[in-house]
Amino acid sequence: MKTFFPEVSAPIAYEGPDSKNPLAFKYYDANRIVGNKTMAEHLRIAVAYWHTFVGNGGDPFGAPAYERTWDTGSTALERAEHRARAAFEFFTKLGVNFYCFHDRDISPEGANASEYVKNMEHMTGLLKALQNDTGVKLLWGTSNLTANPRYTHGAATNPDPAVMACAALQVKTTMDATKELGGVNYVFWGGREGYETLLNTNMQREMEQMARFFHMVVDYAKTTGFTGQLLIEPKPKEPTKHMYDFDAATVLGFLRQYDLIDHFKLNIEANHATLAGHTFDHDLTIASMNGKLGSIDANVGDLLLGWDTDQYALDLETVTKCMLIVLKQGGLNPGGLNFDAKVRRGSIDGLDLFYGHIGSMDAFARGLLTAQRILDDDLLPKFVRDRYAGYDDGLGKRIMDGKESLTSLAEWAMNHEEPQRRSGRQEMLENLLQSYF
Ligand code: XUL
Ligand code: CO
Repeated sequence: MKTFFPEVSAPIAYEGPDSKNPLAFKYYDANRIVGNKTMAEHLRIAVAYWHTFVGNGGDPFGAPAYERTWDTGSTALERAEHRARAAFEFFTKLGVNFYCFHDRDISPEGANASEYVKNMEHMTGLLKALQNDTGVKLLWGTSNLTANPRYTHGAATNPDPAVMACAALQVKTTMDATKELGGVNYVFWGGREGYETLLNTNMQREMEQMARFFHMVVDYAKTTGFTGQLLIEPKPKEPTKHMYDFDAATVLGFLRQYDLIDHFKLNIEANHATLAGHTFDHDLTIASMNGKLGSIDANVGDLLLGWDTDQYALDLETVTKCMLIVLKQGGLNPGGLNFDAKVRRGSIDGLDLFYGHIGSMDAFARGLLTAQRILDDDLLPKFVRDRYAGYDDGLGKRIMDGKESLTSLAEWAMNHEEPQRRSGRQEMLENLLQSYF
């Protein structure tokens, strides 16, 4: 049988931190127990089909830059089949258990709606066979509601209901495929759900349309027995100037306003959080403290570039802070870490796809180990607990139990000295965090 990655002859092995073998894991050791589960169970790493097998290195200034061994075949469907076989060879050689896709990544759009559905059914059959052969599972599916020009002014938020109908066809078809493949989540990223100018936009109508669409999705999932977790992925800009799913807090407000909060969780992407002017751990925390951190798109942006560069996350501090939040909430399952990341335009070889994933899998493995040590030591968490201890009993507890009023508190202040000021100890805590790396 044809191999698409002949440079990698055996599955990537764990060789430990001293290894200099670029095709080995230094920290990611799938079966190593950390706390109460294996590393693989904690991290639930998924490969993103779009960046890894569809991405061609093209950018706004230049033509496609990669020549992929799987990009062969006389029809679009044949090319999609080769791509699928290459994908499963990659998953197996890399040793990951999950993958994620958009409908358009796995299957050609076709000349019309019925061709689209037929192609999707055909490719779902092939993916199912490949999953059965390899044991690799689907973390989530999603529909690409951005690429086709019909979505220029939105999918569900489009002023034309006929466009919403096309989006419904895609979501229904992709959700059917996700269910058939045993996918455990389904993601919505509203890439075109936003606007450029209020001169032509009724924002209220568009948000109401989006909410109605999501209610139809919830109803459909119920009737067809799709039990996967529904997820919304916030992003503040690019492609649209004003996006309705700006950040975690905005999406939570939307879900509450439109009575959708019980049906959705969030898929938080690092680079989207930073584009919103937040840190990754800020948006993760907003989601997690609301019981809504469902899954993560693991990547990172470039501090010097103001767009969504989707790079492999390597920075130890960032990934450790991420894994602290994940551990504290008891894991991500059924979500996981989808590596929504791509190699740079200049990294033209299939081998570069391995290096990208290996490096970031190692980083998250280190982040996991470091986060576990931080929790075991309990120095950082204890500092924060102690900082709020005033609310655990006495005056603070009475306030939170609703036993004090503005009047009674004012009286308390009249009868007591000025509160003692306390240092936030930021530098000491930053040093303590560094000591774990
Ligand atoms: C876009 C992005 C998407 C979603 C899935 O920035 O992150 O790839 O993850 O549609
Ligand atoms: Co993403």
